[in-house]
Order: sequence, then structure tokens, then C-alpha cells
Amino acid sequence: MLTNEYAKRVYALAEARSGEQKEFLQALYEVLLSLEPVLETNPVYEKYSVLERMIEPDRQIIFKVVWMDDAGKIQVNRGYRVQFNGAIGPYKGGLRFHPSVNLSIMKFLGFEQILKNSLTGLPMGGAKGGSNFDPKGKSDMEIMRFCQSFMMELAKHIGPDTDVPAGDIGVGGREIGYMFGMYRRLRNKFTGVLTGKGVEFGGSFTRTEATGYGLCYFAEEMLKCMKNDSFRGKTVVVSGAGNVALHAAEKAAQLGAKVVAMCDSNGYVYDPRGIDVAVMKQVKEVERARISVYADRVPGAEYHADRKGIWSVKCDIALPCATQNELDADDARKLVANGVTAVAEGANMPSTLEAIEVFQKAGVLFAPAKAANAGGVAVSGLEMSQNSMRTNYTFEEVDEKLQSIMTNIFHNSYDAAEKYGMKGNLVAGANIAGFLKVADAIVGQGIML
Ligand code: NDP
Ligand code: 2IT
Repeated sequence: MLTNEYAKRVYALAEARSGEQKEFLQALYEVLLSLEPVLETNPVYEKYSVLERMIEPDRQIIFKVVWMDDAGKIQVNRGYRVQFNGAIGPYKGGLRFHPSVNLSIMKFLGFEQILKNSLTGLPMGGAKGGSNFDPKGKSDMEIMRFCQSFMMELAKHIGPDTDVPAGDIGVGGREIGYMFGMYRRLRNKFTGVLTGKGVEFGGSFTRTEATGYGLCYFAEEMLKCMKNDSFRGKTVVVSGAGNVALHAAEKAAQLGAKVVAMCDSNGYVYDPRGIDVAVMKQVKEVERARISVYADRVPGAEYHADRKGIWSVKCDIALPCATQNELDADDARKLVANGVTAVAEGANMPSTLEAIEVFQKAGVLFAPAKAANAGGVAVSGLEMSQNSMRTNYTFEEVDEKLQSIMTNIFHNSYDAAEKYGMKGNLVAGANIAGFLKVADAIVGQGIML
């Protein structure tokens, strides 16, 4: 429960203004709870109304996206770009195409992105965007027409020094390519306006792998420093089967773990011999098929048409990499009962507040999303600098920088938690370390009257 008066007042303000935005309020509540000791000892943030200024997006753009499906029918979707905070750099954050997308989800993701981007140590502000467009079952041409129409409008609001979108759920290399092509035609400029581009046209090596790999680098450092342990010999469960999940599974296996389960939104696959990531990539990335196809193809693997069931699979380490609130208190209790020792979040806010409490009370090491999944946007930041310098680093160079960024994020979060009397609480540490830089930048740039 919030006890600091300033934090309480700011939360009440957000509730009064955006009471229906449940996901945004959830993300905000967790951050305010962590910041209480900082607010107590640093009255300057209240004096300059830093929190009030941080919880209101700089700009929220909502637009119509009209496109034609293969049957010649005109379809209409809603597009969003929330430019949340630009105090420390150009707005930066992904685009999500999923039918559940609404302003609350955009705002929670944009708000988290402010602190996450700050944690990377790179100069990037926080933003998020997307559409309620459902890519499932759409042909390649339908995806292309949608992306082009979406960019027709989005192009008015972005730019390499203004706002640089990237991928998220439902938006990967294919979609970024189509959007980049449209932007280039509209502006007649070849700039780093999007990240996650193909490596042939300005994309960075390792961006595709960065979030999943970075998650494992963070978790490995956490295991080493807090438990004198590692991935080696561990049984791992990874939820999701998209960009983040596939590369988390790949890196966990490279670090010596056995990944025994993965899922999509319909069900999960259990493979007691260890998921064959190459087969899973073929099914999910190349064929864009459902995860059940993996079980049809790999002898010994089982498919269960119950996505939630994945949290009943016994494991040492759980990596939730699908979506927000996919892991609740009941799921957390099942994981704890089965002996889980570490949880690291690849998705954004996959654990509910109650689930996090279960893990923390049980002494499970817990790596929060905005620290643990920051590897994706960190390599996006490296893609921006490569584009500005008109150069490119090798895979190995980027991978090495990614490892060092993730290690730094772990230590900065760990140290911040310790400094403010919450040793070992990486949720608090990440929120505090991310907040301080942005808050000081807001104060330093004066009051915009
Ligand atoms: P993808 O679209 O590549 O994959 C998403 C995966 O999650 C799919 O397996 C999908 O299953 C599943 N999923 C999506 N929505 C739901 C839902 N409502 N219920 C259950 N499962 C669902 O996305 P990413 O891998 O890029 O993103 C996954 C998570 O990681 C998101 O939270 C995203 O915000 C976060 N993230 C992504 C980064 C990136 O670089 N891409 C960076 C940092 C965080 P199905 O196919 O059935 O829909
Ligand atoms: O949630 C995230 O950090 C992302 N989807 C990646 C954002 C980015 O700009 O690379």
C-alpha cells in the first residue's frame, strides 16, 4: 500500500483522470510504491511536480487506418502513438499490432518504456504505439497494405531525431520493412526512423535476438551475483513462442539449460527432452503456424490446449515472454510449490502485482521486465547510432555491447535497491535507477510555462 503522501496524491490524480485505464494504473502503482523512499529523501521532485509531469504523456496521437483486404473490402482500424516522455532523448518504443490494443495498454507500455530506456544508459525517451489490427490469418499482401496505410499517418509524427518506433507483439522484421519502405517513399530520405530493420537496409545485427538474449544475460548475472548459480543444468519454462520467447529459449539452451515448455495463446507444448529451437523457429517464424504443429512434428513432445497449464510444469527458472498479466498469483504459487528459484520477465508486465508478491515472499529471485527485457531497445539504440554514423558493427560486437549493457542494468538496479534500503528487490531498484535520470533531466530542463 502507498504510504507517501505525494505518491498517494499522484496516484489519485491518475485514477481521477484515467480511472478506466487498468493496465496503466497497474504499472504506475508498482512504480510509485518503489519510489516512496526516493520521494521521502528528495523533496525536489515534489517541489517541481516531477511525477505529475511524468504521468501525463507529452502527446497522444490516435488515428484512423483504412486499408483494403484481399476480398476488396475496405477495413478500418485504429492506430496509436503515445509519445510519453522525451526528457532524455528522442521518443523510442515499439509498435504492437494485436486486437486487444487500446489506450490503456499503449500508456502502460509507454510509461514502462520511459524507465526502461533510461536504464539502458542510452539517450532515448519513452513511447509506444500500435493498432487493434489483428495480423492472424492475414495474407502477406494484407499485412503490407495495412503497414503502408498505418505509416501514411504515422510518418507525420516521427523522425530519426523525433520519435523512432520499432517492433513489439505482431510487429517483426517483415512489418518494419514494409513501414520503412513507405516512410522512405513519403520523405525521400534514408534515415534511421525505425529500428529492427533488415540488415540489408540499415538494421543492426543482433536486434532480432536482442530481447531474448539480453533477458538470459540479465538472468545469468542475477543468478551469479545473488545465488552463486547459473543456467547450467537448469530446467526452464518459457511462455510465448514469438520473437522474445524463441531467442530466450535459444540462449538459455546455449547457456546449458533445458527448456521443456513453450506456449502460444491457445496452448502449450511440453517436450521432456528439451525444446528443439530450430524446429520451433521453423514452425513459428517461417510457417507462422500454431504451436501445436511442433508436437505433431517432434516425437515425445505433447500439446496441451490450455495455455495457463504451462505454469504447472515443474521448472527451476521461469521466463514469461508472451504478454501482460499472463502470470497471476495462482500461477506463481504453482511455480513456487514446484520449486522455482528464479523468474525473469521477457514480456512487459507479465506478472500481476499479486504474483510478484508471491515470488518475493517465497525468496524467488525476480527480474522485472523493464530491467530484464531492456536488451531489445538497447540494441535499437545501437542501431540508431550505427545509422547516424553510417556504419555497422558485426554480430559479435553488438552481442558484446548487449552483454555489458545487461550486466550494468543488473548492477545499477541491485545497487539502487540497496541504497534505498530494499536490498535484493530488483523491482524497486530498477524503478529507482530508471526514474532518477529522467527526473533529474526534467528538473534540469526547467519548467515549460
Ligand atoms: P510476438 O508477436 O513475436 O510473440 C508474441 C507471443 O506471445 C506469441 O507466442 C503470442 O501467441 C503470445 N501472446 C500474445 N498475446 C497473447 C495473449 N493475449 N495471451 C497469450 N499469449 C499471447 O511478440 P514479441 O515476442 O515481440 O513480444 C512478447 C512480449 O515481449 C510482449 O510483452 C512485448 O511487449 C515484450 N517485448 C518485446 C520486445 C521486442 O523486442 N520484440 C522488447 C521488449 C519486450 P499467439 O501467436 O497465439 O498470439
Ligand atoms: O518493449 C520494448 O522494449 C520493445 N518492444 C522494443 C522497443 C524498441 O524500440 O526497440
